[in-house]
Amino acid sequence: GLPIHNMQYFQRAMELLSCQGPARSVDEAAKHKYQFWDTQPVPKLNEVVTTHGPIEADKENIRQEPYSLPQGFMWDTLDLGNADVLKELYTLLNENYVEDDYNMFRFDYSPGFLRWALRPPGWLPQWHCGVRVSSNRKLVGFISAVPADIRICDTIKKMVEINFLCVHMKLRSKRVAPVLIREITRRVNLEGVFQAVYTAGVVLPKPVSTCRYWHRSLNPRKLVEVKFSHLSRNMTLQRTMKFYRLPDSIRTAGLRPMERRDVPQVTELLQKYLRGFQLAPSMGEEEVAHWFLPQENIIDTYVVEGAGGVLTDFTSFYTLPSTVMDHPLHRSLKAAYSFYNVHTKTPLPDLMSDALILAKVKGFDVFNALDLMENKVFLEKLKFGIGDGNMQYYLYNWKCPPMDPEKVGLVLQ
Ligand code: MYA
Repeated sequence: GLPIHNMQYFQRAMELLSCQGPARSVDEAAKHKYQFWDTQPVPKLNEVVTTHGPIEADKENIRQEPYSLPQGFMWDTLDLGNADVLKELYTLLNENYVEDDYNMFRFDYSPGFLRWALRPPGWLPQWHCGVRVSSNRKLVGFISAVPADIRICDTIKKMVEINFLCVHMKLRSKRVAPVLIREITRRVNLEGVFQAVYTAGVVLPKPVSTCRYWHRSLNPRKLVEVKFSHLSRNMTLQRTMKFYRLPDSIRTAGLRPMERRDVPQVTELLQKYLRGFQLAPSMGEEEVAHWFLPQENIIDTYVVEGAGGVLTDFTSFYTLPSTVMDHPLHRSLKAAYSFYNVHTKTPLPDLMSDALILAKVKGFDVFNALDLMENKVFLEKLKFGIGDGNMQYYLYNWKCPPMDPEKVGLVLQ
């Protein structure tokens, strides 16, 4: 109810007034002293970057011992092939991971999703880095790295993608996050990798691009009930539902779920398409198979098959529900997130219109997309509304001038 949320607005207001907590805007960030980030190979926030390349040279000697945790905590490599351990990670994130600005929703990554996101080709166990309470082994912290070949402008680099940094609520503001970041850096350096890419809602030194989420209502009644959205002026619920109504079936001839035999053609389509962007992954067939073959309630990919079995387009979205905090009726918001969409024949808005229809039929409440790649050509047209809060893109130990969202061709989970 309202009193609780008023408290939360108050809490946020106090944070802002006292300059606590990570910054959410560039203005706020300008006043912040980055005790940790100022020691790292990243550009300063006020730095004007015009060159391309590493900030520091690859290290010759890498520290052999793990960094020290506060007394009473220990490192533990998580074996996500063990269902009990996977469930522990699921629970840590379900209870402590990313929330919206008003603490009404929290990401609810499913165990199967976490396995998909954290075990792509080339994954390493030591890059699933957990922190436990020594006495009772409770999992209270996590950070992960997965390998990826990333092209940044004209350079393809072996990098890692860093994700799922999480510290238990009861352990916040005790500088555990910097220890996790230093430790994953060490473990990645030990494998001869010195660059990383990551995204965050907060402003840190220094974003390479700033993207924004847009949201397309599929189930407006529920979105209003959980206060994800509100009725705009002069709009009744009935009119709102009519406004967002979608056809019952898809329009594009030849659109069907991706199958294993499609991997070579999808790889080719993706490789060609991603050449048009300045920050993008470079994926081989093995990676395309991993990231795109449909897995129920994890990843959906649909291809357009034309004459002679030639694939001309594909669209993909992943499943990431959010827990609705303190609501008497609704526990969960089912959200689809646009992943990679490649078009050579079907106009992108038509392809995405079908993605919306498919998501609606599958019971999603909302379809989310960032304003990157060519997404701006369909967002307004297909009735997406702009979200609050940004998605900042970062590179670790790589300088490159900032780029507009249209130039970003990378989507992380
Ligand atoms: S983004 C998702 C991050 N997770 C969440 O938002 C979940 C909910 N929040 C939490 O669990 C905690 O609040 C976290 C901070 C763990 C985020 N990225 O320990 P502290 C800086 C980087 O006292 P806590 C994702 O997963 C902050 O500015 N740094 O704070 C990508 C301050 O530094 P400075 C962050 O609140 C992660 C310091 O931490 C973030 O208890 C990419 C304070 O530490 C953030 N999201 O814990 C990580 N938030 O003093 C970087 C705060 O300088 C990877 N901070 O201001 C870098 C590449 C590494 C590999 C390199 C290989 C070559």
